[in-house]
Amino acid sequence: ATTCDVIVIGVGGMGSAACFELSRRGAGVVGLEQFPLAHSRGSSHGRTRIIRTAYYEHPDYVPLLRRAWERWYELEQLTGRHLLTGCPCLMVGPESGEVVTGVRAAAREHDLAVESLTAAEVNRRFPFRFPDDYAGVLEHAAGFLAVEDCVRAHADAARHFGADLRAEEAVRSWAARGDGVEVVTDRDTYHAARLVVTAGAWATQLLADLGVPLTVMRQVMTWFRTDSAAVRRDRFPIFLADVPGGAFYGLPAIDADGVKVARHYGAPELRDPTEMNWQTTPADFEPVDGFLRAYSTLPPFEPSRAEACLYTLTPDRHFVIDTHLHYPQVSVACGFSGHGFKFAPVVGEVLADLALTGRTPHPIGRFAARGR
Ligand code: PYC
Repeated sequence: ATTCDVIVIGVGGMGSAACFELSRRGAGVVGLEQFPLAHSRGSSHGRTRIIRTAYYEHPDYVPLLRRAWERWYELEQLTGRHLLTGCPCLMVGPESGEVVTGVRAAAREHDLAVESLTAAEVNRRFPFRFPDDYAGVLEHAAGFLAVEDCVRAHADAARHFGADLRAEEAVRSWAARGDGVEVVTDRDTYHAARLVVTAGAWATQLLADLGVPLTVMRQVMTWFRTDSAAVRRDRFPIFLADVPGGAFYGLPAIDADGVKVARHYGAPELRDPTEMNWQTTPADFEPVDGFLRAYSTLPPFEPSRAEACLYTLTPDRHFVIDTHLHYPQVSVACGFSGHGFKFAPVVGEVLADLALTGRTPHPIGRFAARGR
């Protein structure tokens, strides 16, 4: 058996950040990951993730986002890697729809700089053709994260501070033992004073008594290639579009595969990740192809790449970050509902606070497991 201060189950986006933050504070950490580090069988792969601040999902996210920006830049400095690239984010949809009203509410409440555009202005500045009754809100201080490099950076930084990260070691079970925990994997048994569960979609299996029902959604990230310079990042924004066929998001071309565009939600909900089909087929390009044909003015483009990814959903699409309902020595972060990655460093901080002190100064009331 192995003994340490804190065990972290799941060393993906959130778990790698938690391992870093805990080990930096001097805790003896074992991080357990069933796949290789920075793998593509979860929710933290596909080259890029959006980071923005005027958060249509709820203004309560904004203080955490401000902290996350700081911590991403600090991680760049610490590791000497370029992780975050600035790029404006265009949020567009019906004037009274969830996205446009939500961005405006967050910007108003937190005094964030956003530029309001009519549909005609959006369509003049960017290669789109949104209807006249749509509105755009452009946040210039947005960007995208190099998602796999971010996981590697947090993992390397954690190891630098002494964390023992064990990849390709699957957790079979965990249990509270007195005021500590025991974790059994396919290789060893571990004992620790504290447990952090950042298992992504596997929270559906590892956190049966979470208090919030979780489901899983298969989402396919697709890339489309065109010869046009209109998709380069000096011309093309990150976008989030609220259209009748669902929400779609995209990022400019940063390599030969072209623009990345995907649907946000809109697929069937699955019980757990064992129901996931990781293969992609030509049919996976269809929703995005339809969106681009309806709403973009891009010159001829062709599908170039597709990669499946998991969302872990809560009913209200807000995160769960809390101590376990029954075991205060266990902290959990899950249900990131397809919009969590950008928060990873601040989630790592919160989890380290909860594990080491039982409380956090960060405003996480909205993410409580209790009362949901
Ligand atoms: O977190 O910004 C985000 C996002 C948009 C679409 C999917 N995730």
